[in-house]
Amino acid sequence: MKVTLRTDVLTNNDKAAEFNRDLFQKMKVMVVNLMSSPGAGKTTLLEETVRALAEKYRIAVIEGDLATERDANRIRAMGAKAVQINTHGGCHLDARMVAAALAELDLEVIDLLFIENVGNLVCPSGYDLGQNHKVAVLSIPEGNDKIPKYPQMFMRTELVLLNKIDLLPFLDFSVEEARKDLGEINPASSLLPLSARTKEGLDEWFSWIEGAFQKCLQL
Ligand SMILES: Nc1nc2c(ncn2[C@@H]2O[C@H](COP(=O)(O)OP(=O)(O)OP(=O)(O)O)[C@@H](O)[C@H]2O)c(=O)[nH]1
Ligand SMILES: [Mg+2]
Repeated sequence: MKVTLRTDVLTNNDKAAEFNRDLFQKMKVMVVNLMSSPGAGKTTLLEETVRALAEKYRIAVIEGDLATERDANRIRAMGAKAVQINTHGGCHLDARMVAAALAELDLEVIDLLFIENVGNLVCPSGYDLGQNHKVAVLSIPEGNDKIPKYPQMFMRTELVLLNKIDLLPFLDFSVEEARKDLGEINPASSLLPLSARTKEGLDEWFSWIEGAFQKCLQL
């Protein structure tokens, strides 16, 4: 299906987000906007997600970075379709960029679309991309203070993937403290500790995806 963009979609983020959301719903594509600091492990998690789920779901990824095609190439190397957006200095993706990238994807043959936002704990949280779900990744080396210090990100996400738990023996991060801080800022959100490196906890992430996909089919 060819995506044609109207003028208002190109000039207004909320209009563009609405356009994307309608399209995703019509095409029964479940879309996750994945956000985190640089290096928290978004692409590694997506590589492992493609590795584990590619036989069950048709997966595509939109990658957002200031520069390079590196993350899209990592996803392509796993066998999934990936479109790279370069923001050339911009600190977040917006719905217009996503709408333009959709022209390179055939949504008719996609079940799950992951949008890896630009690595940044501030700007990405303020922009609706038309996604079904906003998910944050926080990693153990970033420290316990990130949830209270960057509340907007964690207020607006429904799931926090706490990545790199394989490093817990070497760093003074408290999972319980993170859970308590998240509960205070956003009681509706869940914290899921995992490691994209050792694969511990990944099955729970995959179950969450399965549930979200089933919910999306019922919309
Ligand atoms: N120890 C450990 N390292 C990890 C884990 N997940 C990712 N890494 C490493 O963390 C580094 C950054 O991972 P990426 O997946 O590139 O992080 P990202 O969030 O996509 O980074 P940007 O796209 O730059 O924002 C890489 O060296 C990964 O190998 C993990 O669970 N444990
Ligand atoms: Mg990345």
